[in-house]
Amino acid sequence: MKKVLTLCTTTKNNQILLGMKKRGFGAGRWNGFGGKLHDGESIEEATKRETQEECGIIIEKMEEMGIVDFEFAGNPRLDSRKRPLVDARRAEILEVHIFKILKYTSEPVETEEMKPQWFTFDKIPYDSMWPDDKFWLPLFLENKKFKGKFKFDPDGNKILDHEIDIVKS
Ligand code: 8OG
Repeated sequence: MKKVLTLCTTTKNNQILLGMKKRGFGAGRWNGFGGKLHDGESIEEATKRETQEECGIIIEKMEEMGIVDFEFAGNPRLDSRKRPLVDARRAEILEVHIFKILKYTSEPVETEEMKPQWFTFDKIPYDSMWPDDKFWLPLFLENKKFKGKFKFDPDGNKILDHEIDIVKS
């Protein structure tokens, strides 16, 4: 099963805006802003809504930079003889659309979900971010567009397999 999510952030003067996720999926990690689509919402609408909800900024212009698929290897459930059950191998894929905010109004503020902070490009806290970010964020910062796939262990701590390619559009 595939689930579509959005993710975005912005840069200014060699700094990137990240938010410390305070609750839910990815809590304790610095990340961009975004989340799942509501029923009937487009990817762009969800990106704008989530960003305003999470850090208060209102997106006026943005550009899609990449699409990355994340797969979490399933914890195989075992039968009474400790053999994996066939349907337990099913893994869920998250398709994350990554945008760069080019123009916005309002300044970032802390919300119940995120604590925003600017980081200079040479002090990006990769050790406290999703482990895949170090592979694609440098491309994002260089304005290169990309497409990628990451396979994680069931806890989302370790990358088991990955590919990332630069694309034209
Ligand atoms: O609605 P919720 O806050 O649970 O959405 C999860 C957010 O986390 C969404 O913006 C997409 C983003 N996200 C993943 N996986 C990864 C990842 O591996 N790296 C980064 N940087 N963000 C991710 O779901």
